[in-house]
Amino acid sequence: MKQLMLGNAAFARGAYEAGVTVAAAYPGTPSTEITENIAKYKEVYAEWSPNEKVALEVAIGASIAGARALCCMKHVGLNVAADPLFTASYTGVNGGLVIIVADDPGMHSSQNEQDSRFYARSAHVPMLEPADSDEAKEYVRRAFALSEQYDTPVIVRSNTRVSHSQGLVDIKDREDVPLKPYIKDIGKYVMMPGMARRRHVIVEQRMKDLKEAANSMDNNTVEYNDKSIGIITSGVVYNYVREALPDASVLKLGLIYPLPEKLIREFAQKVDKLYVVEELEPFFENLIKAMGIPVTGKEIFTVQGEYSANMIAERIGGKKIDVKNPGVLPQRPPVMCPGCPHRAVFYMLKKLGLTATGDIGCYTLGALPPHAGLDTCVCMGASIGNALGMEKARGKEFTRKLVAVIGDSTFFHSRSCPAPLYRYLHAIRVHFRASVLHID
Ligand SMILES: Cc1ncc(C[n+]2csc(CCOP(=O)(O)OP(=O)(O)O)c2C)c(N)n1
Ligand code: SF4
Repeated sequence: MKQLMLGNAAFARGAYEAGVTVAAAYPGTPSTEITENIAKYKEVYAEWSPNEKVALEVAIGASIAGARALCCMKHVGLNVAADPLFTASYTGVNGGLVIIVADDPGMHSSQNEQDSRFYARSAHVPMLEPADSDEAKEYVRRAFALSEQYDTPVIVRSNTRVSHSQGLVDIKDREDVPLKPYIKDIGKYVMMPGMARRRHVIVEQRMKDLKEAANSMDNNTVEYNDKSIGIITSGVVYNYVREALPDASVLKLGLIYPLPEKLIREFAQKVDKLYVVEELEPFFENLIKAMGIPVTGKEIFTVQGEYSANMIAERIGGKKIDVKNPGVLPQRPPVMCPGCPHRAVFYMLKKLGLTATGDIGCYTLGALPPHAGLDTCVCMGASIGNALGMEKARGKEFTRKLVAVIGDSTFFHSRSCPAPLYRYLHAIRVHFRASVLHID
């Protein structure tokens, strides 16, 4: 049966069909709806954890205990979850463990434009990237199979367009995946130096095996057409490439780490001019150049923002799509809702002439006119540390006019307490709503 689905609903469906029973996440656009959707399946325990690190730890625990487990976050969340990720790569899994991470090229709702593919490379774990809703569902299913086959966490990378576009999805039944037996195994799950050294050898062999297998995985597909131009691409950008250059030959990578070196060499030999078209960093490009294969990429493409079919047609020379120019629309930056309690706080901060270190949430808008009552915003939980640093740099006198502003979710995000404690603390959360913490 086919169903029209948001990419994020399709990711959730993929996990459901793969027999997942535990899902943990911390929200963040564009990943949030994955967990909202998986929570609707009664067979799955789903929780918002206080932060991404705890979410991944919960998923790792579930996996070690024998369940298939899912963990979701936005790209910056993977920075927070990096600590457990790098060691989970060594422990491997029992039940399959899949992490979905959603990048945000163009920063529609993020504080930076980081490229999460580098995490797959440095943590030595495989990464898949779907191009649409149907693949979103299917790749999550495959990711669970890969995870158990190669004894590794698997990352599935999304981005704003894949997560927030709708497409037809081929719905299947839920697999019956029995809970695996839990076997105590300190050599595998207690990562102290003696054990970790042995596990590292296994990790390296696993990545070699995956690299070899990548050459024949059907996630990596070659479409030979006119061989004067060959494009290597992945994810949503594949759709733009097909639209701009319908006659070009294309190697579409579905497993985006490790790369299928033999397949890439074969493709490169068969085309006259090879391009890599990838949003954000020259990740494929550098790995392919390191194979000694000449390729054109970021000489003609930017590392900033989102691509489009027309941009690709302009740079490589393809079919431009006639887009009706909507004219110049007035800029409408986001503003706090009318009557938002934050408004009064920032009104006073400005009126009192205070320096206010800020954090991430609706209240970050307090930096903009007319309030203009916020001085910094770095990452979730940074305001308190920033204020302390300012005090240490400038002394007590400066601190008399210094405040740190933080929201409740952001406050707890930095505290790393497990979900049950977080729920227990719910009673006092209300006091942090629109709260201002005076550091003095
Ligand atoms: C590491 C990380 N995870 C998630 C996000 C996405 N995010 C930004 S602010 C926020 C919630 C903020 O809630 P709160 O602090 O309560 O402030 P409010 O917006 O409610 O005022 C989330 C989930 C992020 N920017 N960084
Ligand atoms: S906290 Fe955010 S959502 Fe709530 S009223 Fe203020 S601006 Fe609106």
